[in-house]
Parts: sequence; structure tokens; C-alpha cells
Amino acid sequence: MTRMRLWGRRNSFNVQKVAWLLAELGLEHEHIEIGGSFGGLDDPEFLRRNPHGRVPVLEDGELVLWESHAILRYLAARYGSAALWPAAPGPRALVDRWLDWAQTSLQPAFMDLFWGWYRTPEAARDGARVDAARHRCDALYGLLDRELANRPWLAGDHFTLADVPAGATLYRWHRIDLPRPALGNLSAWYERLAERPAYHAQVMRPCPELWGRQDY
Ligand SMILES: N[C@@H](CCC(=O)N[C@@H](CS)C(=O)NCC(=O)O)C(=O)O
Repeated sequence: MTRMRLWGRRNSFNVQKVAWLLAELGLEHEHIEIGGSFGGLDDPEFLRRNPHGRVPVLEDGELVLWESHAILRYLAARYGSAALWPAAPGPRALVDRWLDWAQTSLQPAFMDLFWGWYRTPEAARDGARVDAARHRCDALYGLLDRELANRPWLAGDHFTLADVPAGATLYRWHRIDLPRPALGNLSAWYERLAERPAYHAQVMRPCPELWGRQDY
């Protein structure tokens, strides 16, 4: 029997972060497509696992976890090495800040752009809102570009958990057919990510089924 299960549709950005890390760690698991056009998030069986009715949910034996970043930290602590998520409090906090920054600053701007442009039918788009989200994204990716000027990965000289949440936005950001600033360091980081088989398989997934789809 499979010990580990990931619940969540593969075209969900928050699910992709977890699927990517599971693949990086080579962890076998059962993947259950649920949410979005698959439905099922209101089922009592699912709500027992996550009362918020959202994906991803990870089950590892008796442990049931929701919130993508809590899941990432759990997987790194339980199955990853100190290279992925340092054990010492200082170096660990230097990685953690990128997870928190991605969730509170980058993701809201990126989600506004992705929903406002990609997931809204053209006739219903609010141009001013899309422009505002685009400018916020440009500024935040510009910040990442400056941070990456002197190091290949967000937290230093090798891939860590810090790269996962922000890095997971890059594929969709590059697929949005709007002007983007030229950011050489960011592009080089994206190329490094794209060379990782786990990123390629779990994050670089076209999602035409979400185009103009405002329902989850
Ligand atoms: N903060 C949560 C957000 C979870 C969330 O909003 N997930 C979305 C998918 S990205 C969801 O479940 N939407 C309903 C659906 O897919 O039907 C996390 O990081 O896990």
C-alpha cells in the first residue's frame, strides 16, 4: 500500500510546488486529481483531511497536512538533506524568508496577473487591474534579478527550498503573452530550474484548460 498521497489537481500552482519537491526527493506517492474541474473539495471525505477545502493536501501515513509551504517544510525536514533546508537556525531562516516572501509578496501579484489575464475571458478583462498586477510583478521579478546578480540560486551557491515557491511561478509568468522586462539573472535562474527534470515534469506543464476559465 502506498504510504504517501498527494491530493490536488496537477494544474494547480500550489499543488505543483509540492509535486515538484516530491519529484526532487524521489518520493513515491499516489497522486489524486481533485479540485477544479475534477471537483470533490466539498466531499466530507476530503473536508476531513482539509477543513478549508483547498489543495494541496499531503498524507504521509497517519499525518495529514494542508498549506503548501507547511508541506514543503515537512518534506524537506523529513526526507531532505541539510543542503535543501539547513538545520542551523540562522541559515534555515535565510531560506525560510524566501518562502514567506513568495507567499506574501510575489504570489499575490503573480496570482492577480494570472487570474486577471490568463484565466479571465478577453472580453471580461479589467485592463487597468491587469496592468497594475503586471507592474507589481515586474518590480518583484526585478528584485529577484538583482538578488541573483551574484549567486546562482536564491539562498546561495546551490538549490534549496528557497528556490521552490518563487521558482514555481516562472513557467507561467513566461507563458503570459504580455511585455516583460529583460532580466538576465532571472532568465539564467529560470534556465537552471528548467534543466532540473523534476521542475520540467511537474511545473512546465501547459494548461490550456485554464485559459479563460474563471471557475476553479
Ligand atoms: N495557501 C494555500 C492555498 C491553497 C489554494 O488556494 N489552493 C487552490 C488551488 S491553487 C484551490 O484549492 N482552489 C480550489 C480548486 O482548485 O478547486 C496553500 O498554499 O496551500
